[in-house]
Amino acid sequence: MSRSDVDVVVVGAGFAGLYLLHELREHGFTSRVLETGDDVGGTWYWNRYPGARCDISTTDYQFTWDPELHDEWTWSEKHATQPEILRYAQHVARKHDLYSGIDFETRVTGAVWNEDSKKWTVTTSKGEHITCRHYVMATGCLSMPKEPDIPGTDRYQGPVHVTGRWPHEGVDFTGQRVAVIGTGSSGIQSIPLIAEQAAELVVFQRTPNFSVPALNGPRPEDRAARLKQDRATYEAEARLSTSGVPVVPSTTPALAVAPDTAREMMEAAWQRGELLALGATFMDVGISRTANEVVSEFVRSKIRSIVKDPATAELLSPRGYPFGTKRPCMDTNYYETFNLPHVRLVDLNSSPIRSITETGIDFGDESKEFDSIVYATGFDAMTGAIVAVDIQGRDGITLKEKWENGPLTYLGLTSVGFPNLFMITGPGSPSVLSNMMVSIEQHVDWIRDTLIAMRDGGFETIEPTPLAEEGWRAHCEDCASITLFQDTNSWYMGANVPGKPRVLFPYIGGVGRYRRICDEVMARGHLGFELSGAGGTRRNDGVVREIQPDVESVLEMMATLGLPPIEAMSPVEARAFSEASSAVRPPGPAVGEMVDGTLPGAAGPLEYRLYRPASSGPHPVVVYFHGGGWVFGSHVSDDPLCRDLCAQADVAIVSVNYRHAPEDRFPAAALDGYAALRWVAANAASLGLDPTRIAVAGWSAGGNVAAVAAQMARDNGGPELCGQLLLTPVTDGSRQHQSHTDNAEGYILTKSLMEWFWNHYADPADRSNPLASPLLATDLSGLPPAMVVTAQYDPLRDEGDAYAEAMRRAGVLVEHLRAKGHTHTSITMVDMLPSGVPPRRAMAAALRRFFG
Ligand code: NA7
Repeated sequence: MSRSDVDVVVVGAGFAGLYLLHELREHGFTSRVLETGDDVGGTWYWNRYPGARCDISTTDYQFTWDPELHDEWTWSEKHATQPEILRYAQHVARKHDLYSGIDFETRVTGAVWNEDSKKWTVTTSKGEHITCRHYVMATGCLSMPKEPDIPGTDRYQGPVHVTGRWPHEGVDFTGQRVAVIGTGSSGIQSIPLIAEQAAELVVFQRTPNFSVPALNGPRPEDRAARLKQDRATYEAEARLSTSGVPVVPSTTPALAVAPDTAREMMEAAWQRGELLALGATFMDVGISRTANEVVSEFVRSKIRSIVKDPATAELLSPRGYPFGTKRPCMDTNYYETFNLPHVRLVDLNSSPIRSITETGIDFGDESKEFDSIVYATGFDAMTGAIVAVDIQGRDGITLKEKWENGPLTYLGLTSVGFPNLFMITGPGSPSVLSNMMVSIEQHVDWIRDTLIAMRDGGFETIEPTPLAEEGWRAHCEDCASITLFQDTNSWYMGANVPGKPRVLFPYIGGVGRYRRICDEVMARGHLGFELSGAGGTRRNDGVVREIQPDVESVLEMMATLGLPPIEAMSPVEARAFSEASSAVRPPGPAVGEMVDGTLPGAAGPLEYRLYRPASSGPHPVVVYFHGGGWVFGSHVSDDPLCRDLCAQADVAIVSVNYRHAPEDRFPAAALDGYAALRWVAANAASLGLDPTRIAVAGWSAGGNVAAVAAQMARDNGGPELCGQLLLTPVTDGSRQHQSHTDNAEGYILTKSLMEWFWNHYADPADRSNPLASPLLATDLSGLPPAMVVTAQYDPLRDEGDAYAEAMRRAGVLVEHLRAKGHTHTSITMVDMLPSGVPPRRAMAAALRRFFG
């Protein structure tokens, strides 16, 4: 084999590079692995600072691809030390003869794509030029220490140690005056051990971190027993879990349990000594500030109970950012260390470093001499090591230039303009939000299978399409925006490196979801990629995930329940089922007042509920019609949504019941809707509401009733309406629309359920009547301003879209929100699906606009 022309060049001989090398050899690909260090191990080669350990238990942080390793290698502790993990990497490399495939002390200085040869040319620090078909960055997420950004760093004449580049021979701090700058994981792990040696230790803290005790010891028996009993199931669970460690996700919201119970649950999690346990106590720690505060305050109470000096305890207590949105730490005696008389904490917010000097540090109003300075100031995470190499793709664009405003990748594995470039645990993949071993193995497997598929199919190049990449960016953003991560200054967000773009670098949708997506991309013939070779080009364009991640989770959860389809029930059973489902949902926000009453309908009394805001009135009023396919539901069945609209828009809502089918078929609901609207308009003043500002609103069949009521008000002399808010409305029962087929099944409202509703409500002949199908009205002009919200995965999407367009064409002022990734029901799920918040906010804003 020519060493200067290979199938694959791999950069980095950490766990990713090692496993990839093994797989490439197994499957007959020639390769070169280039590594800057003089041994394997990556992160565990460089980070040799005292106390360096893995925060993930040894039952989970180990390779699974070589089953023999489990018998050959016995971890001595629950959380392995850096030397032991390094020995493990060396053992694996020796066992599989991987050393022979690695060029050590070889740094990659550049990589250029050649469009003619369809190959990369990789240049090394040894002056070699290697050509390769595929180029894989296995450079790790935390391998590029952050450039020093403290004034005077180069002035200091004494020894300086950076945690991420620790001397191999170790450092003896005995008797020294030592400064440690930084209190992330590296600082928190090393400070207690440095304190054991130093005569005096000053810790400079910019932001206090949340840290949980490692409670190190033997590996956890429960996990070890499960592993031993059924390794395959254990590993499968890890691969489909949220973080790459099999943890049963909580289904308990933090505020759903009494404070004492919550505390007991958190105490139990604390005592587990596992990084992920505390945050997993409640289901909503990552998405709800109030839930998060329960956990945050628990940790602060622990700090207060450990640290004797209250002022120091307070300085060590994180405030102002949610637990988990900066990487939580695990420690052994970290907080206890601050009880030692020779250890001092300096808060850089009140005493900033003015300058490092020749002999020490000037901070606040002090100048202090030190014998050593330790920088535990972190990394240029996720992208630092990738863009450090000058990677030039097609048209001479470098990856650094392309990523100037944030990394753009497809699946965190590939990037448009950079054919045949792969990244292992790159930005846009779960990476640092996961057990790295699980994520590394998944990426290596995916890359290996892709290379095999390309070889088998005669393809030379693979590159994602712009549509797929943009779709992935949007999906990552959708996932990020339902969490609390984006408001925190963390290295996850690039906030620790001046000038770095502010985006959530890792994918936060979870390891299991991510794996399923990658598998789906592969199973659908590399969806979102263009593959080319001598035999031609195959462009399989598309977006792999558009559904909102929380909506998808609900659908998955519902699928596991195996519920009978509603259309298999009688109307009476369906009503009971609907009521039972409503009883278990969150109530929605508080409003000023709720009053129940009755009003005269078209053929008898109708119940209503008035929701009044807490502010002083008289308020404008929205007459609201509930969903339920004209068959079930009531004036209170959309309670959470009504409260949400009332509270957010600061308007009164009168939610009105109407007669239901099949007992009362078309046009009963329509006539009741209009009668109720007229009654509310006539009686608004006596209800303390503003009679001059009235709108209608409705969801689903209620959207149909609202749209029809607006047309009837126009045609029958009022009342004059300020607006109509139609959420995923039924507008046309006369014919099929494409979305009826596209979204026929799998999104709660199915095509067959919709047919069941129509069959109960209206004869086929009646469905062309505009009072049943408002889209079919011959004239839509003169209607009040409208907001129409349609959902991408709703069978009714196209008829809602058509109604919005038709009104617009008729000169009606229409705001049309196409809710990406939502279903017919998801936007109404108040306090359950964070992704529903933005569309509901837009709906509330529309109501406010209607009323000026
Ligand atoms: P981290 O977690 O980025 O921690 C770095 C620490 O250094 C953190 O406390 C920073 O404060 C602090 N820092 C950074 N720059 C400065 C300056 N200029 N002045 C003062 N303090 C500074 O890195 P680690 O190496 O500890 O851990 C990295 C990951 O490795 C860890 O999360 C695990 O995944 C393993 P800040 O919070 O930015 O205010």
